[in-house]
Amino acid sequence: MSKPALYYATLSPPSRAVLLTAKAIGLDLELRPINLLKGEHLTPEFLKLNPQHTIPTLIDGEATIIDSHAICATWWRSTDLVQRANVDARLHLDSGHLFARVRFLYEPILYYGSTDCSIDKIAYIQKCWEILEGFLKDQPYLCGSDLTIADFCAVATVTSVNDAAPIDEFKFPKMHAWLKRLAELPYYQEVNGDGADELKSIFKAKLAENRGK
Ligand SMILES: N[C@@H](CCC(=O)N[C@@H](CS)C(=O)NCC(=O)O)C(=O)O
Repeated sequence: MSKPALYYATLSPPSRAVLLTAKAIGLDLELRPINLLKGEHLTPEFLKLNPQHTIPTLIDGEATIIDSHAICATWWRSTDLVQRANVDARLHLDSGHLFARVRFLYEPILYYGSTDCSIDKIAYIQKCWEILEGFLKDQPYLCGSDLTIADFCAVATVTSVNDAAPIDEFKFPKMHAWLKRLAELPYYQEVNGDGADELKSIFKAKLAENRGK
């Protein structure tokens, strides 16, 4: 049987969440890079696969799956219904709050020449740090004592923006400990750290370019 094929970019946080999950479960993927800055996600061929024109997009046999949270959940789900619901809730937190707010800051600057890196947008992202700190108050991972896909999805997003929206170490010690815990995974730097750092550098460079500096 052929390997599942993943359309992805290392710059893309949800793509990195999928790559972290695949690595954690030892799943081999055929990797098909997509350059968003060159608009490769807007070609007629890609739109046929994914009319939502987003990455990651997974092709597994006859199936096409087009959302990182959905992809991760097809590979790694708890049989405990309450635990599953908790993981789902954190995936929605990533999708609906964390990633949505990062996208609101990043996209206009990366793609449309905006210079709007306002304190409001930053503070709106940092509101999420309070939520995450709360979930980590009495447990090492977002859904308890075990690492889950919720941690992978959230960490890929958080580490993509923690330069523009810093995480105060004194206010958010649990988040810092969680980030350190994830960074200790043997595959972390290669699969998430490098891409997150690159995205943050590109964001800074684009913002300076748009501001005419
Ligand atoms: N909820 C989606 C979001 C995916 C997403 O927005 N990916 C961005 C890259 S990080 C993208 O493909 N943007 C291109 C576009 O929306 O046209 C997921 O988790 O897969």
